[in-house]
Amino acid sequence: MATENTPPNTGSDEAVAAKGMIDEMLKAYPAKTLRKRAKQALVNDPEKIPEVGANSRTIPGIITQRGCTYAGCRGVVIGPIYDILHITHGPIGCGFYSWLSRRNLVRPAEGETNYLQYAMSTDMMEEQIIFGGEKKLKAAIQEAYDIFKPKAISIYSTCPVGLIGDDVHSVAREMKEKLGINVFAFSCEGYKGVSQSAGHHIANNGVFKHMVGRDDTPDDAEFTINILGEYNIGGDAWEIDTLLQKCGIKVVATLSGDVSYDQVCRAHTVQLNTVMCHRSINYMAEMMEKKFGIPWFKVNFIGADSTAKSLRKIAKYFESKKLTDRVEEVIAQEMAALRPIRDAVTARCKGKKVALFVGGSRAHHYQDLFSDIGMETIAAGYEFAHRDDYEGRRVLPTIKVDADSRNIEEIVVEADPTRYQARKTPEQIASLAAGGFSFKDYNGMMAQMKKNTLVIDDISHHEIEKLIELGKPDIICSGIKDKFVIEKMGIPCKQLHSYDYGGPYAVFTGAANFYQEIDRMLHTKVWKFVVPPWMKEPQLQASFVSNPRKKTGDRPAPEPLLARKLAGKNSETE
Ligand code: CFM
Repeated sequence: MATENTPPNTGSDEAVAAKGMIDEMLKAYPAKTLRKRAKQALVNDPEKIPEVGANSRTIPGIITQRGCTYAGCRGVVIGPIYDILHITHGPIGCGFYSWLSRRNLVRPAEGETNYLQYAMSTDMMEEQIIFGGEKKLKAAIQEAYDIFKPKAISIYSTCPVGLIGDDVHSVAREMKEKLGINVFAFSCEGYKGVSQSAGHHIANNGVFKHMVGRDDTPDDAEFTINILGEYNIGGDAWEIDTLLQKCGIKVVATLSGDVSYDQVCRAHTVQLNTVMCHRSINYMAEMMEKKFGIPWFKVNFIGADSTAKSLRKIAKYFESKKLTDRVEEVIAQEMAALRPIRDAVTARCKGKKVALFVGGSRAHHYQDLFSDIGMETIAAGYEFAHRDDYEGRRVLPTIKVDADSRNIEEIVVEADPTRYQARKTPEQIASLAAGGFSFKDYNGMMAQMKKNTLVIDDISHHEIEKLIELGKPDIICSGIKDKFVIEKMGIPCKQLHSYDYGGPYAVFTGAANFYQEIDRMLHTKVWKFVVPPWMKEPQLQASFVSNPRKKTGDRPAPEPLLARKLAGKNSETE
């Protein structure tokens, strides 16, 4: 079956095989679904990168790994700030499921407060859905304030709030005045975008408007930076911080891993913004540059080689011999310590195949860790990233803004009349550029992936099963929603969102953890003993009926299910 966006079957054997795999993966779909999925499942060509149908709506009925807009705002970007009171305005489930499940760890200093162990919610009930929830929200803010006396309170709207029209922003303004602390709200209703990505953008806007720039106290360290888009999952930010400290670089704020309200308020005082997760925070980097004159570039501290590259780029930016020498010294030390582990693991893992389907940045970043140990990425995709994360930022001007994206506010930012201060002169920028240095950069995932590897956006369960069958990866990196489906098929699955119980995996120290863990996962004998249920029992068969009302006579008879019931089979075997 032919699909639209992939190159024709005229290339090498490899190209034909890759295209065949995609066709096989998609052929079970009805025609309309197939057309849409064909734009999201492609054969890669780093020289001639095809366009990916990313950031589009998931087809109803397809089992996606995506989350909601509320999750992206409250859970991902702003939720990790530990001394803000985060109040979810909505039914209790939304608050409960965004409560510490992401493993964004914090270690507040002596005397600092940490509210992250609490799940605060207005616990919206039928009464509020019918008569409005603003009164209950006000009471919740007052109650939370009376008990905790926090510096700031942040309110998050869930789906019903948008549907009934509670004005969370005017409640926030009123309570801000009344309590004399910073209170702000987010219209991050779950349905607002096609995925959690919309929530990132909404959160960036709010953090920028209500927090960044509130405290101008400068940091007197010689080299100051922020790390944007690093959330300290499993302790990654701590490893990055320790390494940078060793080099003599001070991290003023990490947005938003193990970070306090005050640190975010001072984040605009740094000399440089580095961006780890481009997807979740590129908006912030852009806005801070426009308002305060802070340049930014992309870094990656996942993988030993990429960590070394990122450190060297930061050193180059500061144009200091002392810093460059120190960075080289640290890289040499860390690489030497890592080498025996890396070599031993490489000897066992070289040539093994991995597929990664994670979020909006890790499916790319973690390819570097695997290539450190000689493993090959055969397929990768994001859940909710945009075309620029796949194809590189150069496609930004060509991205069509659809109705779903138009839903999200684009804030107009101008240079601050008193506080804008370009960190580099135009001459300095020009001389850096002449040496091949790039700012505001991200080449995306596909430029780095090999030709004829598969790129699959918002992959479905069905497609993952087909990929396992046809591509035979040795390990898959994915999330909790499909981890156990994959493992039941006898393939180890490394959960790359919360890391299960593992991590940190960032920088050289984290890389050692990761290599060893992957080695153990690949070489444990346990996978051989996994016999999936469908190998023992025949599966229930079903087929699509294009228009069942008209063609009742053609509809597949429901006997198999009935027959199974009568035979006393339980649902576990299905
Ligand atoms: Fe950025 Fe993230 Fe990710 Fe992300 Fe996420 Fe996450 Fe992720 Mo889960 S901010 S895009 S919305 S790196 S929670 S820390 S692991 S999907 S790849």
